Amino acid sequence: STCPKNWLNFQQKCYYFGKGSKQWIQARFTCSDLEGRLVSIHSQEEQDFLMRHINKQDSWIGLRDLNVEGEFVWMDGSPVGYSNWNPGEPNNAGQGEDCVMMRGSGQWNDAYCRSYLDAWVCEQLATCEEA
Ligand code: 2F8
Ligand code: CA
Repeated sequence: STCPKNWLNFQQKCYYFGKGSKQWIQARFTCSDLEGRLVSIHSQEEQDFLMRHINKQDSWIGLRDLNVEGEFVWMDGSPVGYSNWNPGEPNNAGQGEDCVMMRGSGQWNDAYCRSYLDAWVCEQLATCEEA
């Protein structure tokens, strides 16, 4: 498979590791501008790949429970199968936490969507090699 410049390939997808202070919604728009979307994670292998590349930065991922509290939905439209929550999460702490981030450790936490994180991860489908 092939990916655009500055994107990394893993299995059938390409990944962009974004840097700089952003809220979840800003990270979402940035991924969209790059013709991708915030990452959806479906396996331990994919999780391990991401962990190897986030440089221990807390990073926004494409998961949220905006519409129904506790019902998390991935940005690719799929329900949650694989998960890697930090123990005790999701806890919808404080003023309500509807957006999910991967901690530098790799474990997931629901967080306030308007928190500014320094990193996020976009994905897009890889294109096939030309024959
Ligand atoms: O202990 C886990 C808890 O830590 C923080 O709250 C004290 C997180 N909040 C923010 O990062 C804003 C919670 O999301 C997290 O559950
Ligand atoms: Ca939380």
